[in-house]
Amino acid sequence: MTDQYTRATAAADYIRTLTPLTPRLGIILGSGLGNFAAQVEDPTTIPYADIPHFPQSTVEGHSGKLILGHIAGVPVAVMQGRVHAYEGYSLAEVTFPTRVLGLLGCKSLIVTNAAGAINTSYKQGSLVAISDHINLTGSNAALGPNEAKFGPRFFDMTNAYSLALRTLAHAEAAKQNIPLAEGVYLAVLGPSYETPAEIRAFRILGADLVGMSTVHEVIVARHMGLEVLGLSLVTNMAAGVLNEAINHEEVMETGRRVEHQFTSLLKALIPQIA
Ligand code: CYT
Repeated sequence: MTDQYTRATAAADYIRTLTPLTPRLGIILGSGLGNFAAQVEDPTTIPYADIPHFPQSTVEGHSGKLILGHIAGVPVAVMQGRVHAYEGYSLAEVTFPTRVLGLLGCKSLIVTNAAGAINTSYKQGSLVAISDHINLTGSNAALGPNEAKFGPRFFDMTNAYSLALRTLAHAEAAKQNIPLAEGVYLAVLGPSYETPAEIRAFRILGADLVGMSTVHEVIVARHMGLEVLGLSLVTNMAAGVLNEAINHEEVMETGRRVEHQFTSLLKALIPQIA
């Protein structure tokens, strides 16, 4: 197997045959948030299946398309759907699209996800700016021989979720009267939702949110030096917080409910970030 850089370059080269656009901002849409892709003007839509080496999601609600175009005048590349490690993909596969976004020219990345709330002050439908993460997935996307063309062997994660971008997000949310909380995202492997005992443990560790994505993408984005804004949509209270079971349909339904706020916040932020 060739190295990731060669493979990602092949994917980026293929994408460039379909559009001359150089995206400055990458956006990864999480569960239930995929409709945001409709905001892209004059879109070039590329099914993941057409892009060399691109992994394809097996989960319902994660349809896989890369959409290039403009939002509020900014050239963007939007990933509608992502793959997760719990589907059986390696972390190299999970993070491959993020690396392609970097090679295409993105300088910043907005990662979004659906998450469970560990912090009991959050509610179903809350939007949260991710301030930091705890990677409890047991692995790291930068594992293996370092590919120096992406970045250095050891790299800093101190300001992984850019304070400057979070500050912009809070200011814009306040301006639009959209409640935006801030919190630490803890990632597990999944696909089982967490147990109530795990959630109690994670709360002691300092986590506010739990989910099964994002951290790997953020690690490779930081490896490449991209600025990151992470936004979580609270789709459910985490296990044991309420006396009820968690289901995937609820996760998707909550996305549809807050879609309007999410779209309006993101759209206004894009020209400020890029
Ligand atoms: N919810 C979610 N855990 C949850 O409770 N969306 C991911 C992981």
